[in-house]
Amino acid sequence: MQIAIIGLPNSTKTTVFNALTRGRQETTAYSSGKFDVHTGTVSVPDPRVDRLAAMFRPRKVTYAQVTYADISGLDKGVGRGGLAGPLLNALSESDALLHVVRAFEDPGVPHSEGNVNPRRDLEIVDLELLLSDLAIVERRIERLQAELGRGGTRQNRPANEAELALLQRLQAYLSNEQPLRDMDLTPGELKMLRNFGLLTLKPVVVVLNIGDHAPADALARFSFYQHKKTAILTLRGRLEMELAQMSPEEAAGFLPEYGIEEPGLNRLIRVSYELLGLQSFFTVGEDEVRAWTIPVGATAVEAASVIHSDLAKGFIRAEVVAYDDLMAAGSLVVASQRGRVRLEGRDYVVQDGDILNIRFNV
Ligand SMILES: Nc1nc2c(ncn2[C@@H]2O[C@H](COP(=O)(O)OP(=O)(O)OP(=O)(O)O)[C@@H](O)[C@H]2O)c(=O)[nH]1
Ligand SMILES: [Mg+2]
Repeated sequence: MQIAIIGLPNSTKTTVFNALTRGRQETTAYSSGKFDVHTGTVSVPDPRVDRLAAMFRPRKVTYAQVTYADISGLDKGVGRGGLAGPLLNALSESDALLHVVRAFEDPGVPHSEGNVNPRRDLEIVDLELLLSDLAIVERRIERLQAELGRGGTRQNRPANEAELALLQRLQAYLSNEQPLRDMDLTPGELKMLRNFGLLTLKPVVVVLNIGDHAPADALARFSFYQHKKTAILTLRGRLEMELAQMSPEEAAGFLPEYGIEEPGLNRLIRVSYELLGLQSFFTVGEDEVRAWTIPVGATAVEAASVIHSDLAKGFIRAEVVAYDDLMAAGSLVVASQRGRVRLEGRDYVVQDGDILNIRFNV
């Protein structure tokens, strides 16, 4: 899973990136405004993995992974003819957007728009994304219309007409300044749009960096921002970055002092997971205890294919035990004696926290 960190120049993207990845990329008071990408991969903190590791004492423990890409170069005006090149590629490859908005005053940190106004900034970047999508949709509409006008091959005609009708719906939506993630689209329509890399279709987490002196009403002032597949949260950016750069023991000592219940990283990852409709299942053994990421609703054979395509091809059955049942039993043997280890077929819908053992032949 890859999440793109976006925002205006100097909106504190790199600060948030460092907080999330324990990174040490340079943060500066003056933005160059140029396109640049840093990526960092982090383990998804999950206490269930820790408890499974304590039970199985494996040689290796592997958490689920998320990659963050800190992307600079998005600014007012860049979306007009459509975003292009590496900037657009970096954005469209991501599964979700993490939109950083500066919501703190600090005379030492200049603002690209002259003053601090989080609502305006959020809307500036949203508009760029929207215009970029509109350019993509309109280019495709023109091409389809040209092809249909020429008559096309008879075979393609119905598919082209269906696509054109869908794109015209999108165009109307975007022209009305509404992001595509608000539309009701069927799985079939989403599939048709998959290769367009449309940015406003992606789930969004808005992070308001409220700085060191948290204004209590920061979130309340964003109640106007009502969209589907969208979450908003606040973060004390610089503080979280400094905490992330400490050892976990050191940081644990600081959290209560700053009135922070848990590191922003954990909160953000949880929100992103929910937003993307993702969940985890686990594999256990003395070699490795490991968390895997699957969409909510995935079946046993789909889960098997995430581990290895051979497991899906040769799938026979899945041995399944729920996390809570395993913890209550204390061991796999006891869980099995209690009849808690079930045998499930390929269409079993995997539940969050299931421990799976795939039986297969090659
Ligand atoms: N006062 C205060 N300053 C902060 C906070 N978070 C970040 N800053 C400062 O804001 C400035 C910009 O931060 P960056 O993270 O470099 O911003 P950016 O969005 O990555 O900037 P570009 O990549 O250059 O567009 C730096 O001087 C940071 O130290 C905060 O919570 N409080
Ligand atoms: Mg930066």
